[in-house]
Amino acid sequence: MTDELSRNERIKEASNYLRGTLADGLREEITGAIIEDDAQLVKFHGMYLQDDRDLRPERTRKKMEKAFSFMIRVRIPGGVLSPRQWLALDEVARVYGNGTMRLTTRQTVQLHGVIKSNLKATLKTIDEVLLNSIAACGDINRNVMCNVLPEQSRAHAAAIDMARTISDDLLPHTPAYREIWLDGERIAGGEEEVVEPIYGKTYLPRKFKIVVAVPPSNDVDVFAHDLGYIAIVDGAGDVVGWNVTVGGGMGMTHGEPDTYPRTADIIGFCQTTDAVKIAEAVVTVQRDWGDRKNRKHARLKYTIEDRGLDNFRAEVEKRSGVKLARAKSYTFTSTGDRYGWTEGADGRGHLTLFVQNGRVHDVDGASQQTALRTIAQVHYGDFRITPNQNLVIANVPTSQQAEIERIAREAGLLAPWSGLRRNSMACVALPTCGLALAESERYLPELVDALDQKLAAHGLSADDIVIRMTGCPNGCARPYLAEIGLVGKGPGRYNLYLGAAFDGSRMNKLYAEDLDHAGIVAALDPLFAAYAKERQKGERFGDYAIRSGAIAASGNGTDFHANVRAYKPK
Ligand code: SRM
Ligand code: SF4
Repeated sequence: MTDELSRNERIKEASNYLRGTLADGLREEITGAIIEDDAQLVKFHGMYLQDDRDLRPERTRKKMEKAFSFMIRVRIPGGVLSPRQWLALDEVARVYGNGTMRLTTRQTVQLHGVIKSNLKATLKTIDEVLLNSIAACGDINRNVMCNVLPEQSRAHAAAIDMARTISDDLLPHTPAYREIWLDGERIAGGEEEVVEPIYGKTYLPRKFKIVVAVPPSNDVDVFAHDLGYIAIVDGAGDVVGWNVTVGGGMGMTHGEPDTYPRTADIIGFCQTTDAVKIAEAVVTVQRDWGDRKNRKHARLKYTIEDRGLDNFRAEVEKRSGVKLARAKSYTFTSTGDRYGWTEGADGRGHLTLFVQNGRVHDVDGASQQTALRTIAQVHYGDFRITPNQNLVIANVPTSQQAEIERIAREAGLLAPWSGLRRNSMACVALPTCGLALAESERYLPELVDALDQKLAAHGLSADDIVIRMTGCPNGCARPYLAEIGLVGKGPGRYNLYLGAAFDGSRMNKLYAEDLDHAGIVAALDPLFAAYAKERQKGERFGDYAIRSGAIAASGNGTDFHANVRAYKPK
């Protein structure tokens, strides 16, 4: 343990409110990269410096610089886009990016492969349709997620309203983004003129994530985030207030038991009019109490464990001036999406499409990107990115439903997927993610093929079972909340986690370590067989894994690494 502030704290402090030397670095033509300090700062502007890891060996051999490019993450509160905005993102992906769009687990769109000289043009184009990437990454509040349930329209309206209000309230005030990317005028006087009332000069100790859920759907995985609001809905379908959750997070590091994923605690109930005050108080307590020395211990979940939940709640109440009431009852039933058509209260239809791992592209036999572009050209409603990397074509009038369904069906966006595949999610991982230890997005579909064969043999093809994979333990696809969680350990090797609840309320636990493809299939097949034979009526796979004794149940995460029984592959 060191007494020194982490390097990132010094970078933020010296950055003059997130400017650093980014403007100069962009003009530097000798390299496709930017200097390391600026690479940390550019995250606050919604961008990551990456390189194509597939090309590393060849470029090293040829003594060339890495194939640098940037990933841009767009800020889209609640995941709602107009057709015009969709078309603009589709266009910049093809003109400036690697040609694909990536729907993320937090309802945004990522563009990969944008080279340095194209960054400004990309951001200017999306600015024209009122989109930006401010604070989509970095030590700050990020995209606020919101339940995608258009058919329950009054509750959904309240939820999206909350998500947008909180998102706007917690935006950074620095004009650095406008100055650097949109050629906005530099404010005379610089630093002194900029006021960040919530964040101050050094922003937050670490990333911060907020979600809004509307039961019975827990599609946002409310317990995985720093701060959450669960809508309490009355019999007439109106929101009467919100249960407040704090201290969720997924990231951990292999072999470091001091790091662990944690499910959030519910600290009470608040009225809609108090929700922003609560958000500001939670954020500022974390700003002041969070660990700025050790970034692996800097998320709110550790602040709460260190300071105690009651102490934390009391400080939030003091700063907000809001006394939280006792939490109200609610029921979640699932974390997944409902595919196909649902009808809204006003008779308009909402079509949920399955986009495998969120990757929107045209590949042999399925021109999904072209199909979605065609839909955007004729559609007057909106597009909603789900927290499960899928897409809803929302608010479609009856007259257009057949045409839109036909386009989606022909592109394979409505195929009759198995219960496992429609509940599958993989993080990006290779080749763009610098932290990946193993494949994820490029491998999970193949693994699901193999597991589907086994499930079919046991008569389980139609059963909903949640499977999520990540290429490293950071948890970007929330694998610790999946009934089957697979987390990359090294090339082609994964740790297998079992026993999470289908509704997202309980995490899984380590079942087997360091498995290859054959090992994963061999470990799961006997469990599928036993589940098919022994399950009780309505019993979910994750619950069965615990009842059958295959795995112990996890608590909130402080026990995540405890009671692990080592399964040994035969
Ligand atoms: Fe994530 C870092 C991708 C959701 C926990 N995440 C990364 C980076 C930026 C790698 C990096 O730092 O260099 C990945 C970029 C890969 C690429 O090439 O695109 C990355 N994270 C993603 C996305 C795109 C996964 C996806 O396949 O959809 C998701 C983008 C969300 C968005 O639109 O804002 C994404 N990341 C998440 C989630 C899920 C969530 O929030 O619901 C988590 C777990 C929840 C949490 O935060 O605890 C998550 N990402 C992390 C972490 C671990 C944080 C921690 O507390 O330890 C890192 C690494 C870090 O921060 O040091 C990380
Ligand atoms: Fe990269 Fe790891 Fe996140 Fe996957 S989980 S995108 S490998 S940081």
